Amino acid sequence: MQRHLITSAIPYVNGVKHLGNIIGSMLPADVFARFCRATGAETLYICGTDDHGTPAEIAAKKAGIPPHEFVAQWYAVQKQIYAGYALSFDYFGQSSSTANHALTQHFARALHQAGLLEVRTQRMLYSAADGRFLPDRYVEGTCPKCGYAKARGDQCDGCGSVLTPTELINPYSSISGSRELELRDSPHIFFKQSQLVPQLRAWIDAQDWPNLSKSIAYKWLDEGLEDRGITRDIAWGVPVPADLATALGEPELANKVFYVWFDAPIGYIAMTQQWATAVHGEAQPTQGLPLSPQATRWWYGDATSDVTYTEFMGKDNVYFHTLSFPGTLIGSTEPWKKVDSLKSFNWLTYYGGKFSTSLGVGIFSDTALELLQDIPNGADYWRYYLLARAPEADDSEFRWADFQSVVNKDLADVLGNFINRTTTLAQKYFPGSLPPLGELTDADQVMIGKVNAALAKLTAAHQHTELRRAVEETRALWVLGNEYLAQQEPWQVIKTDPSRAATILHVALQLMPFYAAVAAPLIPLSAAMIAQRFGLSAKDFNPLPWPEKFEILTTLNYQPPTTSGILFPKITDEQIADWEVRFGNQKV
Ligand code: B3M
Ligand code: ZN
Repeated sequence: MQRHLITSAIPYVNGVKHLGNIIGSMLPADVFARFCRATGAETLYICGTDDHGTPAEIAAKKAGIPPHEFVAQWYAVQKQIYAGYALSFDYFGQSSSTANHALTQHFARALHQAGLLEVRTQRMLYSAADGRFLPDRYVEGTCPKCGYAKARGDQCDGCGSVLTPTELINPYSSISGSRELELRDSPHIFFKQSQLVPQLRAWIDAQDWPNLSKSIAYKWLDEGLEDRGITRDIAWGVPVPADLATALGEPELANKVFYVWFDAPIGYIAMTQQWATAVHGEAQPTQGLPLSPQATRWWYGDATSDVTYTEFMGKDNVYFHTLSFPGTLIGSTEPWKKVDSLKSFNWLTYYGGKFSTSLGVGIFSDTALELLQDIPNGADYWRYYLLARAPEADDSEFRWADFQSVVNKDLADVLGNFINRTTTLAQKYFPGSLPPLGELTDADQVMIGKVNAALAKLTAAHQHTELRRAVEETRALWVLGNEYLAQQEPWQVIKTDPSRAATILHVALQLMPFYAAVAAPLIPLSAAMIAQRFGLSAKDFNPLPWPEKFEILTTLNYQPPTTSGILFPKITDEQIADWEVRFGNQKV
């Protein structure tokens, strides 16, 4: 039995994420984690916040609080939102943890020992008024490419170009506004990843990743992998340890921190260490390898031979996960677990335009939940819709009318209708008992055969982390139940052949917990509600084992259904009209 290690790209800590972030990594990872657990595989799903970098430092300064306080606040906010989406992290950690400080410094030392670090002097903008260097967004000015006047040192919001601070025309400090900037030399640590190209290529050649991920990786390799500066002149981050600064012959480096993209992926390992500490009570060792036994089991050495590691992320993160992070792991010369399967996503757009946190375009993850907060399984509406529109092969568009249509048709009219109809008929004709099972007819067997064919396809879709296909096959299973009822017409048969009607309803009732089990990775809240109708407890259900096949059982461990009631209240036209006004219904 394989063990499954699963990570999703860790969201930047500052601010609330929009729906594109949810479908672009965390939600698909959650579906896969839930599927793996249901198959009985030992599974560890790790995520957390990406706490470092200039955006967090600047935002903290604006809020007038120290970065660690700022980060703690937003960590709590994000964690609660993700719980609202029923994301089943085994641990949701922080890249600014002490565990990550120790691991990031460990990797830097290991890369130095392997001869892969080098000090290079960079010409950087320095502000005398601020008494500091101005990296990334600490400087603003006119974009050299499009002339936009408020371009940032790392990127232009006018044309989307990636920039370096020294390219800006008429630069000024974003802290003080001072234009008295000069160029000064600043020593930085470079990771000579260009030396790892042969090893990285050989490793990537051997990987069986989906196309999007692999083609992005090759593109970078083919264009020539450049060495990367892995330090920054800011205060918030993992400090360069003094011993390493000395070993590199540049004690001044000890005043700098590692670049956020150096420590963030190492954060996956560190968050696993946080998990080992929180769940297993293991302290992180302070001597030798900074990894306790439970974390080692997932990440280091021979003990990981039965681990399959799957990563989920947006396509803009693929470079870091196929080259730069594996470069760190390979370059350390230590036996770290590397990714086996890498699932990446295109963009979810808002009516064809960009969801934008800074411009307030689109819908944010917290607001989306609030809109449906009166529906107990409202989060499933979002999960199901986003998964149905997962930007796998291409970008895909969010539209309110589409959201309404998918939810009302698939959840309410297909699954909800089957559940309500079956329950209502069973209660009406056979109150308080399960309708007794008689002999199965050919028609029953045909339906069961179709269900099993669809189940096999669904299982394969989950195994290959194909979200849209998983949604389609799950829906196909629900459709078979409705077709069965429509063809068998138990409400007619009851008049002439009550025992056959009982069999039909019994078979239909057995489909319900089966549907709950197969739908649970996608819509866990609704699946639990279905299971509860049969007296199954949350414990039986968490997780309900993934069915190998659907067969009619003669002894059942569940009760006659006791409640009906609407499982999926529909989204009304009034609601949609209201939301279109509130959030917009066109490309911005
Ligand atoms: N925080 C970027 C993002 O949220 C970055 C991912 C880090 S994964 C190690 O898209
Ligand atoms: Zn520009």
